[in-house]
Amino acid sequence: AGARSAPVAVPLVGRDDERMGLGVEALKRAFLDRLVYSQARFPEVATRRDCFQALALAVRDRLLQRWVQTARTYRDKGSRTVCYMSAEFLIGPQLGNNLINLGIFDNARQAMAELGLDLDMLLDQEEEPGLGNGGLGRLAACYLDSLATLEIPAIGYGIRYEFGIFTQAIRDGWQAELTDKWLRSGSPWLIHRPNVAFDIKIGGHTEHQYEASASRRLRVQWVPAKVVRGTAWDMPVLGYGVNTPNRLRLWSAEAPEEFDFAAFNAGNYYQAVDAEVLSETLTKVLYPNDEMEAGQTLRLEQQYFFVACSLRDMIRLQLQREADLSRFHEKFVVQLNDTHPSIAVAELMHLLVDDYEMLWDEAWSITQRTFAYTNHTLLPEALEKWPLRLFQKTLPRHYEIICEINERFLDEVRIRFPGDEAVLRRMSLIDEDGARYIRMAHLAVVGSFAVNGVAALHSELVKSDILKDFYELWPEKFRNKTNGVTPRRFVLLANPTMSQLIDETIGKGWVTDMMRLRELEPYADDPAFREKWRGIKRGNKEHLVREIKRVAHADADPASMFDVQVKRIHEYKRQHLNLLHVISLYKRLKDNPNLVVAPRTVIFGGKAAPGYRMAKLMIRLATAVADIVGRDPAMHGRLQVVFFPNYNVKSGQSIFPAADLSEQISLAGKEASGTGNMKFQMNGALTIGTLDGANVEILEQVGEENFFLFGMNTPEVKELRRCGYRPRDYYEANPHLREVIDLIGSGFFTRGDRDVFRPLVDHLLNHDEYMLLADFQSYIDCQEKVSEAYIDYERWSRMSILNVARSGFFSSDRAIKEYCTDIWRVEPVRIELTDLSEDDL
Ligand code: 475
Repeated sequence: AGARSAPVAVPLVGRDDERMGLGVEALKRAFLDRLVYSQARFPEVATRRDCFQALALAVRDRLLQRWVQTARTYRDKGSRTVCYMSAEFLIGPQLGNNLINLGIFDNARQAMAELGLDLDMLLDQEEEPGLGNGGLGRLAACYLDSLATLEIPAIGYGIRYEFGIFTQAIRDGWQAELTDKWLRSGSPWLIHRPNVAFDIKIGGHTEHQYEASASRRLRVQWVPAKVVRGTAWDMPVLGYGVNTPNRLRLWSAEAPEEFDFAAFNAGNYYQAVDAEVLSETLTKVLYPNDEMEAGQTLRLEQQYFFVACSLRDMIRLQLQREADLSRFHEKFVVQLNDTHPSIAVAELMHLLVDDYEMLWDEAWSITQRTFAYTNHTLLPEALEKWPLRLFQKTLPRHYEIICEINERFLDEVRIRFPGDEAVLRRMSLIDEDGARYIRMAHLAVVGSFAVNGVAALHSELVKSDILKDFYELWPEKFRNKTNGVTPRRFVLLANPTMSQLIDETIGKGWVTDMMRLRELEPYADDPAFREKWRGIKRGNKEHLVREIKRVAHADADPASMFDVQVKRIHEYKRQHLNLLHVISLYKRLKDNPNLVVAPRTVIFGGKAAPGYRMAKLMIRLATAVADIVGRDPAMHGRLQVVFFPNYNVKSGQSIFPAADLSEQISLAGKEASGTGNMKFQMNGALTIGTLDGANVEILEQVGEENFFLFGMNTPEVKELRRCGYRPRDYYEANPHLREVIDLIGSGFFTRGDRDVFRPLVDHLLNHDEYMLLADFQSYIDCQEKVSEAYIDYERWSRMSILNVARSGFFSSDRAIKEYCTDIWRVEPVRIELTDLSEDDL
């Protein structure tokens, strides 16, 4: 190489597209190259799948070019790094999002068109990586997008499940689960790093020995029952309009190929193969239980495995930069996404004390300054606890470490609350009442410097209810970080027509500065703007109508109000309360054909945990009601019900922009935050909701005149429970409610079969844990107000515009900025992109 010209830093904004490989011509060339050199196809015989792969790989090349720069910059600067540890990252399809964040969506569309290909068709080919259950996993993905967009050095650490969340099919009205083989034809976004590998011990026993030296230090040896090798798979996560792709590092399990391992199996080839197969099962499948703990050994092994790999990876990076680990907590901060990775607290102690021979107190000080913990749930049954024997068998050394942490911790509690035996029992890391358990939330709190809830109300309830004792001991640890969602995927990509109107009206800056949407407020009073706004919503509804036809084989009327509830199916979320309203409306329309109400299409979507019988019955009720209402000619143009199968990130992108009404109707005090509520608001849906989770803050932002509020608040719920809630009293006192419930019990929706819904009806009348009957009338009355408002379409449009204008607070950029200043104490690091054409690479 001759004289090298100085590298030219070219920010993504204001660049020369063709020279940067981002122009139409460059993209066409890159696509054709990838078709030939990666897919070994010529255009005439290429399948849709080949074309998708070729475009994805061409885009990936552009990400990797930036990635190399980013990695180099972070290394050179020794930047403090956020490690977001999560058992789930529900990232959704990547191609569209990457095109948006690279700023080349339109160029790519044109490039493909010039090659005779439709970009939407190509986008549709992508298999969604379903590496999460719902809200918690999707939040992690939104946060990666914002971290990169805000140029914060960050790594997401998780698990490369071979099977993601199951694909939901509806068979005879019931949910059926199909395996999700998302890696069937490989993922163009994952890069295998077989050389980034760690051997992780599991099971076995420990051996304690005093050193022969003068200090006679106690040494603990962990002799495992098996060893599993984890290798890294990386996915680049590019920020919007910047050169920062951060790293999502997912661990996959395989058998270690150590010679001694082979020797161990010498002469028994089949046993060796068995070991190989067993190792791989570790990361085979995502547990599909949202908000419920299954308590299976394999799940604990998954959690330990990915945490152990991740911490070893961080330590490796730290030892590349510094001589020892004494400043580990200054270079890394680890956010624990719920308790699923909280075994990291014990694992870091194990590594520092046993492997790096640090003294307990120093190791504990580093550990406590490394971790921060986010709680995502108020449901007692979702709080993770591991049966002590199972835990001890799987992680014998960590059991000892947790006992030691607990003893020292309880000494502190004793000093603070002298003589209070009850508080010791309540706060202990080990639940000793009856069957003994390890309480993972307590481990997380004790091992972290910060603990946060995910909405204002939830964070208060964390302090007053589930972690009350800990709040009294350490009030300074507790924070609120109200959730947010990324406007890149859920507005710009999902709703291009609305985005374009906003661009034309207030300029483009809103995408990274969502508070600027406030500038839309004056346009809420502009009839011409409202008219355009309605036209856009109509277009989005027509698009969803086509999707509904395709996947649910139903015809929906785009003139009707699209009343939508999409989220995991759970009793506390009360999809069956929504159905009680549908049946109520059905009954009233039957009794009075002249009733003036807005025509509605009520759309449900969501998966039930495979072992959650009541949730599956709720799906059956939705499909049964959909069926009967759909067959009734009297309902034509008035009421329709659709169950949209296999709700996931991709279908969400068609659903949110088409919604008129967003159903957020959980029992107050049960939904930690909700994030779907925010995605609906950003797309111009109005909310009908209770004072629960982030609904409280949505109401605060939009004003009560732009929100449909109903139901009890949290103190009222507590009071009713305290007084002894008797659902049957509501049933007996309210004739209309009685009619509705009796209709379900009568077999009307199941061809006369009275048995199908009996468990559901019995449960409502005798237990009704989530108090549907107490909130029923308030909900029905509120839905009437919704109907009146919808008919006044000028008023509705005004409210819709104001909802979008006031949605800026719910951008994940705001949430991440709060985490950065208040918890992580990290700063942005600008990545300058070296222009490769000027370089002699
Ligand atoms: C809350 N999932 C939402 C969202 O903060 C909130 C639990 C156990 C095992 C696997 N998955 C889970 C959750 O707990 C979960 O998704 N929680 C949700 O987190 C983000 O907005 O209110 O229910």
